Amino acid sequence: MTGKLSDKDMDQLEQWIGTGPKTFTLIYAITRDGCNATTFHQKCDNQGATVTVLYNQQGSVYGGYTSATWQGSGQYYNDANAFLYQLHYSKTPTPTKFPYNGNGNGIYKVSNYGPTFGGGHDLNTFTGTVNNSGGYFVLNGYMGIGNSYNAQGKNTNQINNGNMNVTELEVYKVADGQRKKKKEEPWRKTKGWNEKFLDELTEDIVSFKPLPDLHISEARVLMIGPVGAGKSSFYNTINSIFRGRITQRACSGSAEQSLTTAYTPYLVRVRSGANLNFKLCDTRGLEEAQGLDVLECNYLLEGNIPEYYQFNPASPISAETDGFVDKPTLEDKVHCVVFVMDSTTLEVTPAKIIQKIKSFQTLMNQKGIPQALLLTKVDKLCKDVEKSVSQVFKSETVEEHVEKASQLLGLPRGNVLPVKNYENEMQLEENISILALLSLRQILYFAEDYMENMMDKRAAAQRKTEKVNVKK
Ligand SMILES: Nc1nc2c(ncn2[C@@H]2O[C@H](COP(=O)(O)OP(=O)(O)OP(=O)(O)O)[C@@H](O)[C@H]2O)c(=O)[nH]1
Ligand SMILES: [Mg+2]
Repeated sequence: MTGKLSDKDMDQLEQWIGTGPKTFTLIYAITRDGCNATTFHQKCDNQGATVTVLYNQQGSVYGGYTSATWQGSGQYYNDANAFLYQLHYSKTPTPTKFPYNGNGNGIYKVSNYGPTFGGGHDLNTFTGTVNNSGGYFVLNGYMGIGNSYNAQGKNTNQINNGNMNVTELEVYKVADGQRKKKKEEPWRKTKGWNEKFLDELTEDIVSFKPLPDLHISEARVLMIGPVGAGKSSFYNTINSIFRGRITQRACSGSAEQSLTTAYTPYLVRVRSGANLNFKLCDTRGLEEAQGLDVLECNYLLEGNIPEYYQFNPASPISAETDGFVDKPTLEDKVHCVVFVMDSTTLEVTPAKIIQKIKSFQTLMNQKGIPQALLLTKVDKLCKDVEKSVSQVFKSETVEEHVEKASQLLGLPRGNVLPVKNYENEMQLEENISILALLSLRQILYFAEDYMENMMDKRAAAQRKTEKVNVKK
């Protein structure tokens, strides 16, 4: 368990201690271990230097540091390095060090006492046991700063808001060493999270066109994934961005069985009314016991399955099915497959579903069809991302999930695209749109690569026929 102390606060404490880089290991927390002097001594005695941190309901953070070890020996200890401090007052950073005056009463080592500093005492956190009063602790200690520590002109009220109620009290063991700093560099670089970049992505997607020589009006992108992964929501997200308002053309939600029951090719219309040159094809969600099988997947890839076909798990499609496209054209074929998976349930995806996806992948690999993996709901993975989607490529949790997903489906990491769909929003948000378009642009690039390969194959086949004709 990591504590509540922020990296910045650790930097500040490290600077006050003043003897080089320090690591902070949480050894006692009242919310986890209980607020009890015996437990405090069990956890913290003979651990060397420690810092005690109190957090109150008003958002003030304060406490004390000692380089001496805690014990229940029943004595004061003259620790020349000890100090009390304030980091925040009512949610505002107010870093202040209250130095020790060396009067011999630095810390008070008594078995029935929680962390206690100074004679008098400057800070007595608690004695005996304090119970949780529904979300916070009314500590039975007090603050009488000014005896052994210099209050720097502040009174108690200006440190602890005049009360000893805390939501948490933590003790960290402090040792020499370099802390693992939170990564500042993103693990995947983007141009920037601003309107200019959003415009650039929008333009790239609007100007996307299948290669003219192929005579195809739209690239066909097929979305496949477990029930509730966010396939329909992804289409809604993209459509919303181009319409300039939240749209819900594809029905989304949560149900035991797939909400989407038909093979639905969605076009994206811009405000002027023109269509963009790709189709996002929505399918029925994959289920363990039923749903798309390899044969049906093959029909989908080849373009045999008619648009708006109602999937019927009880009777899989065959060449006799109504509307079966016997002679699909290049336009009917799938040019890029997008697997859609929920990042929050990635690790518990049933083995049967993975097997199914893998068998589909074998088919796709044989046909050379490119595959991407959309990892949805990244907002639920990480608090920072939930606050702002622009943090997605800085989040270690998201990075780990991308790594796992790439291993699960044997796809390069670059083909795994994290997204947060519009689901609860009433209006568009720049960062959500940027992330979704970034993924879509990549998907369209994959489709373009496939079309270029198709052109080359065609040209090679044509040269072969010409040679045969010349021989004749
Ligand atoms: N928080 C969050 N919720 C999401 C996201 N994407 C989808 N959802 C929610 O997940 C649920 C399922 O989404 P759908 O788009 O219906 O999923 P689907 O893959 O089309 O599911 P089926 O059609 O039933 O197979 C909905 O309640 C969405 O609101 C996301 O990125 N973040
Ligand atoms: Mg759906």
